[in-house]
Amino acid sequence: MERTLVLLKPDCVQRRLIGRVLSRFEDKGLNIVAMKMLQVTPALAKQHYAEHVSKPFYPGLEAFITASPIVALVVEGLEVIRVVREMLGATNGLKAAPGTLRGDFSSSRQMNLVHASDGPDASAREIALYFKPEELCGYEPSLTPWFRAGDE
Ligand code: FUP
Repeated sequence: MERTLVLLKPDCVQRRLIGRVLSRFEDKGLNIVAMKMLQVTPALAKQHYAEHVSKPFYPGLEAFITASPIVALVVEGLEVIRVVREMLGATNGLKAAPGTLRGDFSSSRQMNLVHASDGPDASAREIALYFKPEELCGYEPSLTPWFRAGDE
């Protein structure tokens, strides 16, 4: 079982898409084990996007991600890091395949609605940036036997 950090970015919140995006994860059978709304500060943005801070597009990215509240969540499931990245689609909404979240809802490289960790190291680092250990609420959903076979 894996966990991944998902952020519903300011464009997702402002466009009233929180519910529809959360439904995609719930419909897939993934488990939301933590969730909160928060305002990203410039300091948090620099930590989150540490690998991009020196890039030319970073000032615009920081202005965007700090412009309005976001919703942060931790999603749990089998192979969830890869599964959620594939549900998001390519970074640029203009290139993301139809059927993916960005393919269906975004026409932008910057305003691409949702962030998700891109690997196990990023996932551990990013979950710790947004959540204290006691804020993670692991539980066994009673519907699990109707989402996958016992040996999967
Ligand atoms: P992703 O892993 O899909 O979130 O994408 P990246 O780590 O490559 O980029 C992080 C964020 O920077 C993306 F959400 C989009 C944004 N970005 C820009 O705004 N301009 C660029 O030229 C490249 C990325």
